[in-house]
Amino acid sequence: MKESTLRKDQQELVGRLMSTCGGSYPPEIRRKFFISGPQWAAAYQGQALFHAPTRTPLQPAEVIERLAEIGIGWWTTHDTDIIPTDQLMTDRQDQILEGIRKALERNGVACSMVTGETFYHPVWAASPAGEQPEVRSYARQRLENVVEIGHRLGAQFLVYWPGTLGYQFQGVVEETRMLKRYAEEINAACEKDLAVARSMAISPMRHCLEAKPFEPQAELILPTTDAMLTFINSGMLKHPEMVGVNPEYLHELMWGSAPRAALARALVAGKLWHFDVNDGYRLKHDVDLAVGLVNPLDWLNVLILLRAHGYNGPFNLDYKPPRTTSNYGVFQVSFPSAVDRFITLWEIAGEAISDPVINEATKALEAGAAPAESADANAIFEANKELWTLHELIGHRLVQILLGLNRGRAFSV
Ligand code: GCO
Ligand code: MN
Ligand code: MN
Repeated sequence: MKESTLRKDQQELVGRLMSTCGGSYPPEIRRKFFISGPQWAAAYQGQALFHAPTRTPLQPAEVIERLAEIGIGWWTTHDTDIIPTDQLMTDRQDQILEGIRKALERNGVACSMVTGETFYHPVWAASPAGEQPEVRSYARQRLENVVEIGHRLGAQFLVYWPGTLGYQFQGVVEETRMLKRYAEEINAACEKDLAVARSMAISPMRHCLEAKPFEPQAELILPTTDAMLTFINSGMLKHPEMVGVNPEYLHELMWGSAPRAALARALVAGKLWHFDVNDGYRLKHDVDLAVGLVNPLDWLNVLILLRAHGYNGPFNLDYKPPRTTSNYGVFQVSFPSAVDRFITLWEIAGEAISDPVINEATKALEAGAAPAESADANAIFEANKELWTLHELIGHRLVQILLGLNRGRAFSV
């Protein structure tokens, strides 16, 4: 069979099986959610240290068009996903941005977030906050330029994953100095934002820090969202009120944390502004799988927490379509299934929040069974012993809801 016929047959097979999978939503429904599609996720070619690319490159205008067709209403990008490093901060940058602005407008897609690449180019080999003043000055210019790009494209959020902020060899870098230098760079971005916002008579953006625990340095200075929160409150930032966090689900899972607890700590600090949604495995590398493909029950609980707290920031689909998915599959299978999985889990979370069984059990647990001021440990235990069985019952009920068993789904055996 000719290669092109074979490919067409295979695409038809994928399309037919995908529509048989069920659980998909029309683009109008998908657009109701603040879900953003990253340029770098769509254009990821499947390459890494140990493997070659499996997909051909994609241009931003095409990604924007495909996301619009699917019903993903927001788009996010790194500076270098759209502008080659040597064309940043030149007239060519302006032309490229103008083209992108038009593509966004044409497709009814908005840019919600721009992020700076401080990990890939060789200039960041010794970190963006190393000893050389020229590296730091260049890093500052890059972050200030990200602010410009953000305003130009109408973004409300900026994200900084510090990338190589860390070291390979102990004792070479003095950690407090590196932190201070990094703070100066974030300060420069905030000041730039305030100046641009003032001159355009618009609001400044929200600057969100993202942590990743194990790469791309052997040791990182800010490896977790908690570290980022401490950094924001360290006294080194001039505008801590402008800086929040962008936790990534998998990055918290990777170091062994409970992502839901990490999110809760950011929520109570009033700093949960942006959220990278994906999935993967505990204590492993950054596989960036699509949301809900590995840990749907944990994801359900994450969304119950966020819904209960009225989180209204973006859900950024920061995952990598796997190497085994083709260019065709990225937009036929990968993105639609990621969006739809998210929406389904979001809706199930709503169901769990209003579930009468969980609500009655929670109320009973909160009422307690012993006199409020009792000083008798044994009596308190005896009074609550039967009540505490409800913990397991709630856990069981959540799984029932996730699997649809509460709605009568059953198997005959
Ligand atoms: C990762 C990182 C990145 C960042 C992005 C934004 O998983 O490798 O999360 O995808 O989110 O670089 O700055
Ligand atoms: Mn991320
Ligand atoms: Mn990741």
